Amino acid sequence: MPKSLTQKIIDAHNLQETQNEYALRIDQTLTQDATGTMAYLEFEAIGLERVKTELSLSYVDHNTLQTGFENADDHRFLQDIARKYGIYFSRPGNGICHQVHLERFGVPGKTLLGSDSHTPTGGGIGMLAIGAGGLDVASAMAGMPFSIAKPKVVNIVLRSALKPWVSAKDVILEVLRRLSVKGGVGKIIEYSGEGVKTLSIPERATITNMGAELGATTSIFPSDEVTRAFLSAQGRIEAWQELGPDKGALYDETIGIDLSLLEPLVACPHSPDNVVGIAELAGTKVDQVLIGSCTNSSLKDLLMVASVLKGRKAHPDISLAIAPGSKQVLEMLAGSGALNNMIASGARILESACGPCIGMGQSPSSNAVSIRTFNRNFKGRSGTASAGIHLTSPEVAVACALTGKFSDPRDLGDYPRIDIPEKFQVDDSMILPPAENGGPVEIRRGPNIKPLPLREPMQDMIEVEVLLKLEDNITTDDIMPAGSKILPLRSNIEAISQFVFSGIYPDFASLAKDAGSGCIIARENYGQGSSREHAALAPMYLGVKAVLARSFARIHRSNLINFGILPIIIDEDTYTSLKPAENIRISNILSALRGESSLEVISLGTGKKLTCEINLSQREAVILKTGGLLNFIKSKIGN
Ligand code: MIC
Ligand code: SF4
Repeated sequence: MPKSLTQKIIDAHNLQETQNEYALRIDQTLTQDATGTMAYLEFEAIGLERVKTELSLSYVDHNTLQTGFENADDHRFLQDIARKYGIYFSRPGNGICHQVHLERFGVPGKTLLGSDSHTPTGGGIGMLAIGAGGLDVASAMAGMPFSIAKPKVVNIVLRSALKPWVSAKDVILEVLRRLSVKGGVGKIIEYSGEGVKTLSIPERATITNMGAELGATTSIFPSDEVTRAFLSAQGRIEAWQELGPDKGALYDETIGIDLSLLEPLVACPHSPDNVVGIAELAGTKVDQVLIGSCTNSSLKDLLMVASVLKGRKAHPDISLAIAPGSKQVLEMLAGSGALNNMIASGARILESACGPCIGMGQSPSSNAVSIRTFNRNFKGRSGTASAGIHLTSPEVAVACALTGKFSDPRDLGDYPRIDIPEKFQVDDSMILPPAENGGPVEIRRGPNIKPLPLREPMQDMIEVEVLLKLEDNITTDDIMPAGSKILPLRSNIEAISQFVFSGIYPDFASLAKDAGSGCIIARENYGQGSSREHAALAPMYLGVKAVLARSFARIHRSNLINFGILPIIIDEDTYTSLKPAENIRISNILSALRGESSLEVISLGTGKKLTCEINLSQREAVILKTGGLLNFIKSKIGN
């Protein structure tokens, strides 16, 4: 049977197939510092001497603000760990993990597992690149397969070519507009059609990167002549191979997009799928424009921005800041003179890192209208809860920076000519190789790096208090906020747990502590967004034992299971009947995990029996029963 590209890569890596899952061999892993410290504490706890992957990278890009000793201590810890266990270490300043990985390490046809939800950026060069929680990545580093639910493969057929000033960001915003933030759950999005060859690698990577916002397992493009030219420009031609679907490959769903019909789009507050055409906002005053993030900070994007800014000034009411995606991009901007054009325009140049995308600086003023080329605009993520964050292409962003209001970039005249050099400037001196044979390496741990809290094996019956009742699409930024105050606590679960739900319910931590044993009620797509396992680990630390929701986002659901929290599916009646502060009893858990009977859930106040389901693969059920993935891995590899 003719196969999709997705199926080909899955088949080439499939170690074990069950009715519902594939267990994939993972070739490469990546971590970033905000999820990495936990992932490596977990890897240490597994107890191996060396990673077992073909290639593992540890990037430092999130916590680079360093307002105290915590982040710098984390960086030092990560560097030591990398040296010891056979991991390459990308130093702070070298760039955002996804951008650097694409430039320097990505290989078409390989599998990549990253402890960051935007790992699918690698799909731009034909990798099967998936985001996961840190413990899943630690497990892959230990040589264990990574299991995915058998995905539905969606073929997005791109026809024709984009018109000037319309860009890859508009393609993914259009997909988000059509499918919504939960439209990709359980799916892999594969792009095909004659429009593919009109898109450069950074453009394809913008699209696969923000496929994370669909909730998709990943997104992927074929590897073709454009991929070859990109890898050759990076001095890595040997990594290239041609890859694509078989002729006549069958897909679960097919969607067509005529690129020539797209127009500049904007995702309005507070969700990436709240998409409108630029015309709807034209003229609205803007306060801040930020250009960068792993979605839109490639050399191509920033050369375009620099040529538009050349000889012009940012509007006096606008704070314009630009963060190049990598040191390579920054050096090439500097070398070509483009950086001067940015500086002269009044742009504030930020280091090559995530920065404001994760609320590390540049929080806008109260009630500000902020335009960002990023991928997430969840409420409060910018550090200013009252601000309205709008997501756009760099083309729209730079047009607005000049006029001070929402503006259609097509009014700027001819699209600038962008000359991408045939050879990129390659200098990997910020990537430190591991020590030969692992040692001797002393691991330096700062006082904020605390041991991992563990979960005891699952009990058959629990009584829990309903701590919070929430709506649809609760994000991991809602559950475990980031930003400059909280992010430095990522290596200290006790300290960070005080901030669980702090943006929407400031007393949550004390409420949970008082209850001793609690649960959370939510509607659809609970836990969308980031891969941060802290959104499961910290609630677990506070005594959360179950989440009862209509549906879950993929990565967060796995993180709950990995840390022994029951992800229970409820229907609308159960959702409606459950009230905050009510106590419920969940029983028959162990036999439900064995698939022998169903879960019994009753309200202790009313005695009412509630309709609930626990829908797990056999592997997930064993992990929950054992008290989480760490115990499970240890039992598998006998450490
Ligand atoms: C994000 O964009 O939300 C992050 C910060 O990159 C996260 C990871 C994290 O929370 O550390 C992600 O996307 O997984
Ligand atoms: Fe960093 Fe933002 Fe990309 Fe997350 S989305 S990896 S915070 S740049």
